This record gives sequence, structure tokens and C-alpha cells, in this order.
Amino acid sequence: MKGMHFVIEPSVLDCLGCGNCADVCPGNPKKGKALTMVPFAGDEEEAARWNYLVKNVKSKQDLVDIKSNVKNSQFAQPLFEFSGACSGCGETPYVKLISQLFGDREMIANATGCSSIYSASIPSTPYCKNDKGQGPAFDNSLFEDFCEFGMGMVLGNKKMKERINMLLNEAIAKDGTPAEFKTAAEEWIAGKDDAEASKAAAAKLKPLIAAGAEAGCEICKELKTLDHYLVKRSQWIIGGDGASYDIGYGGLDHVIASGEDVNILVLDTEVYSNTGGQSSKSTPLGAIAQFAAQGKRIRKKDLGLMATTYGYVYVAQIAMGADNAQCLKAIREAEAYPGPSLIIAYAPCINHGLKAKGGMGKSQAEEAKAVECGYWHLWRYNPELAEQGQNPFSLDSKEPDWSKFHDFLLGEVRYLSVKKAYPNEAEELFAEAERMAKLRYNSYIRKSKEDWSE
Ligand SMILES: Cc1ncc(C[n+]2csc(CCOP(=O)(O)OP(=O)(O)O)c2C)c(N)n1
Ligand code: SF4
Ligand SMILES: [Mg+2]
Repeated sequence: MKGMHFVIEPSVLDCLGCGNCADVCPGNPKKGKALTMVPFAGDEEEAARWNYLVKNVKSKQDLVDIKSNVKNSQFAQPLFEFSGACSGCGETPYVKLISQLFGDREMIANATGCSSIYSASIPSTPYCKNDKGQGPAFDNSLFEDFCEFGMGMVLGNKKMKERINMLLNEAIAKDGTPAEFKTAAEEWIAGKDDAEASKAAAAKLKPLIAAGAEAGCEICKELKTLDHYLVKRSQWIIGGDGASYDIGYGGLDHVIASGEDVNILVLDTEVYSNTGGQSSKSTPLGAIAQFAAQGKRIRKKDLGLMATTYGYVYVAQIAMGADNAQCLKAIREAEAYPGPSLIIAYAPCINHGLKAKGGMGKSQAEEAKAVECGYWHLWRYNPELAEQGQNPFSLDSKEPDWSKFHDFLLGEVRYLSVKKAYPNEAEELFAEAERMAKLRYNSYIRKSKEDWSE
């Protein structure tokens, strides 16, 4: 592979002072310098190693139960790799994990935002296939209708399964249908809404359908055109906070209210990251963002708590770097729940300006700090527990160490710059930010203590 690296010209970007730029950020006048074109030659040796590994080292995922714990989950082949996101982006690890768990049968409706851009850096895409040729199906829609777009996928898929169901029942009732076909068809009908059962039944049915079509059976000919709908799909709708809390909120509300089996993942960067960090309803009080140049003056919307009021929506707030077991549990429970699910995932972003040494290389550690100090809280609301007379709300994060809250804020440029620009007001704002975080935490404590036994 012969080629040249790109030149990065010094530009007019403003320096955030985030320290993440190493030597290359064109926005940093001190460290920034134009990169010169260099031959690509050194990478050829690496390419040979890569090709060797791809050819000779296979996934070990079949040796363990990949869903049983965090360690095992990482044996699963990621079906999302080499994205166009910033290094250390807090969003992509969630997308990758979901692709490892459900990628072989995953369908994604993606809102416009960073996730749609790094997932479709045309002409390439980080979504890929396993050795059986299975992988996520991805498409991107508008900001304002991403949930309805995903709901369309759900309904389309549902119709196709209804058609298969009808055709299989016809085949079962027909004289002359081989007993083996009838048994496999009955197995699919019984397990069509269960991922593993539908996979097992599909594996038996597909060759029988193909043989029937070959022999001239009209029902089998039609079934053959539909056989890629046999395995239960894992439907995901992915969007940022701008899409979910603000512009696409009406659609999100409509889709979770529908009761359909759909999983929504909100990648919460607390700003409109892809367009340079504008304030959204998720931006917390006190943070500087575009359109909130003096620090936002009103509190963050609690999207998760709002969704719990339906009672039949699975809801979770997660932060992978703070508790990866809780993150895995919530994602698995959401996917398994046979109704609407909403997961709100905390995602550090270059727009936050992490001051910690290592910058975005420490984004997972920043998630842990956010939870430790009470800035972000981990919880799950599982409607299935309510049906068993148990409290559906579980607060998963420990009692915060509020003494670390103030320092956490000062560890990010989006807050530190308020202090620099408005020294007199900053402390007042930060105290108010802490009060808001405590209000929110206390509302979770109250919910976790509710008695659901009657
Ligand atoms: C209706 C509409 N308004 C504005 C835009 C421009 N736009 C594209 S991506 C984006 C930011 C997305 O923010 P968010 O949903 O939080 O996702 P993030 O980029 O932070 O992951 C904006 C404003 C658009 N595509 N459509
Ligand atoms: S701008 Fe933020 S959310 Fe977007 S890719 Fe970069 S780190 Fe990720
Ligand atoms: Mg965002």
C-alpha cells in the first residue's frame, strides 16, 4: 500500500486548552504545527502483520458465554471497528459493546450527530461482518425523526414475520408437507420472538425451505424470499443528547409510548458535539457551551426519569468506565425486555476539555470520577420487577463523595473556563450545580425506597 499522510494546516480553530492535542492540534498555537507529507512506507510492515492476524487468528467467542460477564463479553468479535471518531471518544465503546453482544442480528437507525458521522465515514464504515457474513445493518436518518425511522424498521420487520408465520401455518396444514418441515416450522413459530430459539429454528428451516423451493413448492418459493427475516432482529435506535433531549424528543416520546420492542441508546455528551458543542437540554447548569457562553443557568433535564413515568419502558442510566458490569447488565436487560427500552450513556467528549493528564485517553476514568463525585448516577428501571411486586427502580451507584464534586468540575475546561472568565460568579454557579446534582440524586433515593408490594 503506497501513499502519503495528510498535511494538517494551521487553522483558525480556537484552542480549548484541553491538553488533548499532543503535537498536532491545529488549534493550539503553542503545540500546533503543520505536519509535513511523509511516505507511508513504514506501515507496509504493519499491513503484513495485520493480514497475518486476520487470516490466522479467529474469534474465541464460541468458547465462552459472551453475555455472562464483562470479561467474557470482550472475547466477542466487535462488529464495529476503526470508526472515524476522535481518539478516546466516550460514545464509541457503547456502540462497539452492543455490536459484540447483538451485532450478528442488529439493525440500527442512527440519528444525525457524531455517531452517524463516525459510523459512516464514506466510503468506509466501521460496521463489519463476522465469518458467517452476519453483521449490523445501519442506516442514518434525520435528527428530528430518528426514533420514528427506527420504529419503521421495527414495524416493517414485524410485517415480514407475520407473513412468514402465515406461510408456515399454510405449509403445516397442507397435505404432503414433509414431517421434518412441519416440526421445524412449529419450532420457529414457538420461538420466533426469542433470539436464540429463532436462530436454532432458522438454521433448520432454511435448507428445508431452499429444498422445497427447488422442488417447485410455491409456498417455499415465497418463504425463500423472506428467509433473512427468520432470526429475531435486535433493533437499536442510536442518537446523541441533542437528538434525544431536544430536536427528536417528540419522536422519542412517541416511540417509547408505542410499547413496541425497540432499544434506544442515547449517547449523552451533554452538548451538540458534532457541530462544535452547542448547549442542549442535557447540558448541566454551570457548563459553558455555545449559546451558554456564561455557563448554562438552568438545570439538566432528567430524560430517564421522565421515561419511567410510562411504567412499561425499561430505562437505565449507565457510565461504562464507572461500572462496566452495571453497563453490561443494563444493555442486556434492555435488549431482552420485550417492549421499549431507553439507555442513557454518559460519554466524555473533546468538547468537555478533560484536564487530566492523558486527556481523552482517560475518558473512561473520567466517567468513574463523574459517578464517584455525584455528577452522574447509575440506575435501572425494570418494569418486569413491578409485575412481580418489586420496586422496578434500582439505584446502582454508591452514595457519592460530594467533597469531590467541585474538583471534578474544575477538571474540565467547560467548567474551568467559567471560573477564568467570570471569577465572581463561577463559585456561585458551581455551588448551584452541586445543589442540582444533589436534588437529582435525592429523587433517585426516594424512588429506590418506594414500596411496590401492593
Ligand atoms: C434539524 C437539524 N438541526 C441541526 C442539524 C445539524 N446537526 C447535525 S449533527 C448536530 C449535533 C448533534 O448533537 P447530538 O445529538 O448531541 O449528537 P453528538 O454529535 O453530540 O453525538 C447538529 C446540530 C441537523 N442535522 N438537523
Ligand atoms: S466530538 Fe466528541 S462525541 Fe464527537 S467523535 Fe469527538 S469525542 Fe466523540
Ligand atoms: Mg451530544
